[in-house]
Amino acid sequence: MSDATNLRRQAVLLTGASRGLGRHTALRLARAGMRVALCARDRSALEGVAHEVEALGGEALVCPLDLRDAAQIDAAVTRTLDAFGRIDVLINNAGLGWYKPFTEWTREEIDTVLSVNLAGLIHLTHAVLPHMLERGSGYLVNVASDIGRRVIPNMAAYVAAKHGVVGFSGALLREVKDRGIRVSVLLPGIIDTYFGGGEEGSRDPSWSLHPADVAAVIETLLRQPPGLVLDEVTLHPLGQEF
Ligand code: NJP
Repeated sequence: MSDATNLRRQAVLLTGASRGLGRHTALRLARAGMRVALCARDRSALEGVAHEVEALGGEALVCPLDLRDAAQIDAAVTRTLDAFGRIDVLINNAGLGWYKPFTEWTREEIDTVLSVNLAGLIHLTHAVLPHMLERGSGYLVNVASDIGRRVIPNMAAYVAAKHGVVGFSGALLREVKDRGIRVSVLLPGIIDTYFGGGEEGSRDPSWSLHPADVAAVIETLLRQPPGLVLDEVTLHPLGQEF
């Protein structure tokens, strides 16, 4: 096998960076020497993560972004390119959802889940990809869910969005792989984060993944040699039903 890819000084645009898996991923990749554009809506939380990155000796750009707003998507990409000169890696991690019967979901909640988890991810990818194609290299990591491949009740709109992410990722990989672009889709089970109104640290490790461990898997994807892509990666805590 060839040597692992050196990530030092590579620029990554990361969504959902204000907390949860995104925050752990930012810290992990900063430790690997990557420059990190931190995107989410909560500016002060992003500033907190940026301070943590800087305390590790890393470089962070605070980049507030609501994925439901096309103008903000374009502005985040421009800002990252202005600051770092390139985007080597895009990690589409932001996402949200609720667990309750479908008829109890409001129309606004349905629209939010589809627009943040699926449409926003596709639009951000659409904004970043031309720069990667121009340079002939790039890596897209999309955080879906294990329920992007299976189905459960009480999360129908979320399941629909995550199935969409898995389909989009596979289709796009086959379109761009011959032009130096890799696409991985991650399908995690339950992670101990703020997802669904939870609190990091509140879930039992026997049935939930530690977000730092999932962030380590993301780094592993990026470290593969250029001719190899881990296209679909599913991971579970052993205590979860799956
Ligand atoms: O959740 P959480 P996770 N525009 O709530 C951001 C998937 N997943 O870390 O905008 C832009 O701690 C929000 O930031 P803010 C899940 O579907 C999880 O677990 O400031 N960003 C925050 O940074 C998701 O794709 C589990 O509120 C927006 C982040 O999203 C990924 O893992 C299981 C936004 C959410 O952080 C990371 O989620 C699974 C918007 N409009 C898949 N709205 C699990 N945790 O069990 C929210 O299978 N964000």
